Amino acid sequence: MSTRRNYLKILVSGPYASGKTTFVKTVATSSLLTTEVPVSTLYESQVKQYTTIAFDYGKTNVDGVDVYLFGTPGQTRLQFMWRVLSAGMHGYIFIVDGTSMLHVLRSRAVYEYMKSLGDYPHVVAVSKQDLPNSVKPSIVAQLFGISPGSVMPLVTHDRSSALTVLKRIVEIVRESTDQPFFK
Ligand SMILES: Nc1nc2c(ncn2[C@@H]2O[C@H](COP(=O)(O)OP(=O)(O)O)[C@@H](O)[C@H]2O)c(=O)[nH]1
Ligand SMILES: [Mg+2]
Repeated sequence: MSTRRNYLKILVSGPYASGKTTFVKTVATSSLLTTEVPVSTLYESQVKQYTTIAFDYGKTNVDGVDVYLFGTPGQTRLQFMWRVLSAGMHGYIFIVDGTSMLHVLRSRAVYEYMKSLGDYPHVVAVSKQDLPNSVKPSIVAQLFGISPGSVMPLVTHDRSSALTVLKRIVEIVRESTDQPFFK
């Protein structure tokens, strides 16, 4: 059986309204499928109008490698989908909502849940860096107890910012295996 891989499956996860759908939309170049419906609760409707119910899907290419992106649904009641979507993934991007310290602190339990799915290569991206008083990546690294090198800033709708994060996870996955999945 060949161990060669010429594609990567990357999960885009994180808490509600952190920017997962926006990330997939920003970097995907084709085959974008966004499964969004109006939100179901009052709390959620105060944050945004539409939410992901199954997953977001997008395809792009990074340095000659096809990358399939799967964005998880953010609502807690749909978290069982994360395990389903994580099957066969090579790594993941965990998006932390950098709006405020409260948002970051809420993300921590979600990050712990994500890590409980397995020890996969990943990068943490702190979104909403364009907002005044957003929480900086170094603070998130401290609060999460992880190395500052694995936490990156993100302005999700900025293509160059989002691509920098995507390229980094591809690099990390590449470093984590000696399998020659790049042709
Ligand atoms: N200003 C700003 N808004 C963002 C950023 N990332 C996401 N948003 C907004 O945050 C809201 C939630 O984003 P969405 O992608 O739906 O989050 P999801 O629940 O994680 O899929 C939307 O209104 C986005 O436009 C960012 O980096 N900066
Ligand atoms: Mg979404």
